[in-house]
Amino acid sequence: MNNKKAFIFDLDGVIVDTAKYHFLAWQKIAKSLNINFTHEDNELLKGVSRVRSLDIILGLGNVEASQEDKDKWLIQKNEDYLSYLVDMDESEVLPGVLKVLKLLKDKKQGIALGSASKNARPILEKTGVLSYFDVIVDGNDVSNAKPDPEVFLKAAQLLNIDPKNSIVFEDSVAGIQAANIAEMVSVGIGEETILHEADYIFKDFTFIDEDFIESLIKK
Ligand code: B16
Ligand code: MG
Repeated sequence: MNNKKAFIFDLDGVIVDTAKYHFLAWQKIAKSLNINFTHEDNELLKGVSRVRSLDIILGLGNVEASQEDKDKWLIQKNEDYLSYLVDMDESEVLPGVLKVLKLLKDKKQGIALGSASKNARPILEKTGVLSYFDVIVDGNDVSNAKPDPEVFLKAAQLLNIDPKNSIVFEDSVAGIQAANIAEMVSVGIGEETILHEADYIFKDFTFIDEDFIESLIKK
């Protein structure tokens, strides 16, 4: 029995709720292009890369654009998004996350980040959780977006742990699919109706207790 597992965390929607900041920044771009972009539309962008997110928004408004314009909007969006992150601190870590990170550290488990975001490091740093992570794999390190399992496979590989001994915490459907394709244990954080493909689903980390973590380690 192998008692060291890889616990891989998604970032946005799992450790912090940055979806609200992504929304504000994308909404500015959408407004400037006369595209109606709602909170519901924002759900489509969860776990999706920045480049793909812009394409989805342009698609909502049937807007075709040159690569030059797209590049300009991508830069504008990120600059605006970063301006919301300036004031981020420990208080933005989602409920229950710290307790689980501490438990995993105490139990000497492998802890990794597996995120599509290219802004992952500064976010982990500002929210005070960077030191919990043995390995960070983010949007700067992978060429294939979720549901491709690349980001999670890379994280497990860097931890030197078999994918079958890895557990993924994810809030997006594409992320759950990626974990399942990698043959990892998938734990959905959010709504059961949306994340039904996950092996386990919890509304948030406050519902994850030590017994559950123990059962994953012993699996
Ligand atoms: P950035 P995750 C994803 O992070 C977000 O869910 C998604 O909405 C965002 O577009 C993507 O990161 C890229 O983020 O613009 O910061 O590179 O959920 O995979 O942690
Ligand atoms: Mg996410």
